[in-house]
Amino acid sequence: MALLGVTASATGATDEIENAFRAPFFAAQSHPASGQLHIVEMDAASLAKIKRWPWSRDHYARVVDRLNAAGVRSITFDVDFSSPSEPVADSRLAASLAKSRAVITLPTFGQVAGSSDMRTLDALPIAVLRKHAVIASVAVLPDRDGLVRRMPLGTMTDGVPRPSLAAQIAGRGGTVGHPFPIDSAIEPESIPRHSFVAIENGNFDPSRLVGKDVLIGATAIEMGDRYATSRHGVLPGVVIQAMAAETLYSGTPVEAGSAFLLLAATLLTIWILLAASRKTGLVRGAASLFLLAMLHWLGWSAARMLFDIVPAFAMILGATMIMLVQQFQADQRHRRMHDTRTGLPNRFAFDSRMGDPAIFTIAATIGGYERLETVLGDTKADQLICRITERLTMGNGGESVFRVEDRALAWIFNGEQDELKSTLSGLAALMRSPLEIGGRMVDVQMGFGIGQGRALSEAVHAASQALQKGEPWSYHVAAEEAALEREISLMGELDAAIADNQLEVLYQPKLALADDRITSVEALVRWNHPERGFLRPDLFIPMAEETDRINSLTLFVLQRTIDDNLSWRAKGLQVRSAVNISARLVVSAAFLSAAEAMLSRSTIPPENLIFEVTESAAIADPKAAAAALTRFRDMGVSISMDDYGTGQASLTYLKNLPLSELKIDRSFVQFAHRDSGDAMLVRSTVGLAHELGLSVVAEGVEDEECLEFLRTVGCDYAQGYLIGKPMPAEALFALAREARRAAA
Ligand code: G
Ligand code: G
Ligand code: MN
Repeated sequence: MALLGVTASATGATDEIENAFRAPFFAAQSHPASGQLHIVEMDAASLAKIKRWPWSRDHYARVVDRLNAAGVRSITFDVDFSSPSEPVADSRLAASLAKSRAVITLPTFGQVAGSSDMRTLDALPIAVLRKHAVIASVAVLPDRDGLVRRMPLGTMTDGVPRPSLAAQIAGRGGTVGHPFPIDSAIEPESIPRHSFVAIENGNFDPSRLVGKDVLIGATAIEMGDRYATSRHGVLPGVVIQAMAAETLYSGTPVEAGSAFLLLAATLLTIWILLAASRKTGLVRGAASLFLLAMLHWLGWSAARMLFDIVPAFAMILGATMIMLVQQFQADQRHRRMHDTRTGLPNRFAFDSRMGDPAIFTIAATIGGYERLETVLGDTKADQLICRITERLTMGNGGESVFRVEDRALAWIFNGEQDELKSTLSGLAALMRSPLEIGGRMVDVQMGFGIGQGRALSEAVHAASQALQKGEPWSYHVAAEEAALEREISLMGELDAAIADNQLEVLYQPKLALADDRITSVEALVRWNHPERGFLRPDLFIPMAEETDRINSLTLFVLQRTIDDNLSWRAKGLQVRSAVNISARLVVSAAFLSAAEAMLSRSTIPPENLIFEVTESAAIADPKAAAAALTRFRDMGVSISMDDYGTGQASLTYLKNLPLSELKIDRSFVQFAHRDSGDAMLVRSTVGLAHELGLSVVAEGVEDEECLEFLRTVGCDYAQGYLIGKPMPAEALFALAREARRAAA
């Protein structure tokens, strides 16, 4: 940001703002001139008296004589003497200059040589005059906006370096091309002035001029030579020269740029950004602006250094803004991380400490909290939570306690198992004595639960269980171990279940919409567990996949499907049967050869079989999936893409797979007759699938309206509870025969 400030001020982008700031800065320090410099003005009165213009140089000669007689220190002309006049008058003036004791300075005007020649010419005073005088330049440098704010210390005219009039009067040497700012705090009207004619005629008090510097120039409006200034409006050129000289009496001011104040601002920025609160930050921001203004003022008044303050100000304002945003974000964060009612850190705060070491999480649940809340009222219930938290903190060695639910508090415990027990029994004892809330003794029932590591929900659950069982605390680990145990034993049982015929295959009909017949079915497995009852596939299929039992399970389902299909055929029912093939089985060589063997052993025409493969299987390893599906296809089995729409497969991608059927996932079908987005998806999928030569099955059809919708979009098959739930083979046979009769 500092860099930005420097570049901005260097390129002049902030000039205008800087100038706008300087006007009141100078106004605030307004002061009269020193009195060392007097102006002898060629004013309206003088013009009226000496009628012929240009004036005869006799007049100037007389004024020089008068001023010398009064004992002035120097006489400087802001009058053009670059062309000769009457020789007598010129030599009279030359004689006066020659005998002058006061230093005489005559002006040179830098002039551009011509419209095509940009060199400056030195418009020097004529030779007779300049012999007795010092030459100084009267160039005035208005800014781009036309206002005069600076004056050069010296200028280069026609290759010769010259001091400026002001530098010459004040006796300051100057580097060519180094403008200095004019101190516009000086009140121009306080510079003593004398009318030219008054001096010429001796109508003045000579004692006032002893040792003074005198500047002679035109102030009459008729003479032109006027410039606009930022603070004092339009001033005659001679007055501006006088103010520049006055400025130099008290040292040579320099434009010191922005770097110094920016450096200060950088330090202040850090100070502001480190503020702990919004209020402190704002106070620091304001103090910083004040401090910078003081530095700016001090630089000028003590060292005559005029800094650019705008970049530094901008930096402080920027820093203050950033501080406000930061504070706002910190507030937001605090609000999100804390319970609004008690100010205790909440569940988000607990979660945000994920990286902290945690051996156990302990949760404390308050028994009958809703009742307590009703009896005590909200405010006192909040007080109660705070008092309990204080007690828990006392007994847990100072660990911070989080309010993770209305009724549950939790904290991290990093200690050994036996230490944990003593802490818990200590806490339980501590909680047995009643708490005083608003002059009333409240008994609190509290259960503690322990979770491994950061298992917060488990700890809370265990705490509720402890309350339920009337135990002071309970562990979650035990429950977890038990669940794990059950799962392992279940898998052990699966092998036996296949052998024992505990697995059953149900069939769900697919209705062909063209003729309202049931022409195919989907085989869906069920586990009829002796103790646990009917288990749905989502409970054991994923486990079977993980423990490598999916191959034998699927082969079992396939064999049963083939058998049932053959027995339906024997009874005169021609349907195609679909079997679900898990993603990981699709690419299994063992499954492929086993399935091949099974098919060749059977008399079922392979066209009667469909393998349903989920969309994600094809995505995981497209090449291997395509190769495997081609092998199935070669066996004569049709391939159906299941759960279409839930993965990311596009239809063009599916074009490369040997598919013959697409099953639109039930999440899109179920409300397609009501939801226009779903409807569009179903309609466009049907269209595209048909273009690719695939037939379309809509899954999950539950209402009549949905079925009607599917007919209108030209869907080929409908499957769902409306047509029939998954059912045993005999039930399916009966249903299909009925449908056939109805359609016929
Ligand atoms: O029947 P349904 O209710 O609950 O089936 C749930 C899930 O189990 C469905 O995604 C279905 O594809 C799957 N599923 C059902 N039977 C089998 C099967 O024999 N093998 C495989 N791999 N998945 C099946
Ligand atoms: O993924 P797959 O298509 O194999 O899954 C079929 C699953 O869809 C089975 O769980 C089956 O019970 C379920 N199912 C079939 N028809 C309907 C239906 O109309 N509504 C709902 N909610 N589920 C259905
Ligand atoms: Mn399926």
